[in-house]
Amino acid sequence: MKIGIVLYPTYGGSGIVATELGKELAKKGHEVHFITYAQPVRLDLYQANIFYHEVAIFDYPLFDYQPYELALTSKLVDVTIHENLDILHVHYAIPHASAAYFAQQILRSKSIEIPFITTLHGTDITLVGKDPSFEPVITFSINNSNAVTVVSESLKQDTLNHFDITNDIQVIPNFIRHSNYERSSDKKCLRSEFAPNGEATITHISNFRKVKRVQDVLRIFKKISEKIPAKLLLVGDGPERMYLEQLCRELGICNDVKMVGKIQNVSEVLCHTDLFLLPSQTESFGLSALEALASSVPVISTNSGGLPEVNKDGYSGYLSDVGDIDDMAKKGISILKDPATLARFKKQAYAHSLNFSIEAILPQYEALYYKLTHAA
Ligand code: GMT
Repeated sequence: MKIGIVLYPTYGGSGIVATELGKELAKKGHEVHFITYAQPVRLDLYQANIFYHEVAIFDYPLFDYQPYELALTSKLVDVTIHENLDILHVHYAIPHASAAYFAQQILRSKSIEIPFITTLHGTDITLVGKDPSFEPVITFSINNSNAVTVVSESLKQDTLNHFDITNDIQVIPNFIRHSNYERSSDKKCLRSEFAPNGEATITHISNFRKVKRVQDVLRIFKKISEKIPAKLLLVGDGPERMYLEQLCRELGICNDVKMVGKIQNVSEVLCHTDLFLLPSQTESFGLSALEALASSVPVISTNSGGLPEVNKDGYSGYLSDVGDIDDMAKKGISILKDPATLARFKKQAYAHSLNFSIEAILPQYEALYYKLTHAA
């Protein structure tokens, strides 16, 4: 099939899922066309059946705000016609779903029919979508998508609670290709450089937005490191970084905290991580937690949103209430306190991640593509 994938190309879960999905579809022989405004961060596969179409923005002084949605719509029309696409799959509702709907209408006026799938990822519903300035467009484009998928049961419930939905919503969880996270001698794994004296290594990965509660990560780490020698690696970057640097100084832990920036291949960090912290206010899924589990790293997370679907309490790690720093630190210490417990949790973390293997999830997307393209 010829599949157009619309996504945010930046360092964020929805773009990563969309890119990895496209790469996997291409490996299976589909022709995949990524359509967005910049090269997606994880689009590192050089293959004949992968294409990238950049949405160029026309910079005209009259526009205080560039009309990206219109440029995207025109690009979708253009690519669909000239590449003869069978289906469009848009990730993140705003503005991708409404652009796809508009493109579909334009194409229909030219007697070209193309179905589109909208995959909701979380913040498009729980944070941004609920805003009254977007709500009518979101509701309309969800209800007028040819299919709607969400990445967790929790996000399905949130979508039904926040919007007046008349369309079916199918849950297709996020996925992982395990071989990308397996340790091997040819992969870089710099444990001794980050923890030269055998300290436990603790990692957090995110876009450092408020919703991630990265300040909690520092506070949990301080409590853990008072009992167990440890190092903290913060991967990513974002608006909270300045406050984190300040808090790190206030807590007196900067010597043990390293901010490593936006690393593209997170498996290089996860390969030597002992514990992963994700104390988010909410997460529709928590892809970074799944990346940790697939790297045999137990996870301490909050119990909000879709996190309990990804992290199994007492097995792949532990769940705590949002903001309960003491509880998260206590549970972290209980995992790290002796090598046997840590080894057991590492094994269980990996075992649990197998529920989200690419082999189990990809056929669900393919089945949906076939259903829509073969519908009368
Ligand atoms: O977490 C973010 O701020 C990024 C956001 C995105 O849209 O890229 O992530 C959302 O989608 C991911 C992929 O499906 C999920 O794993 C994240 O849990 C979700 N983020 C939130 O719900 C806060």
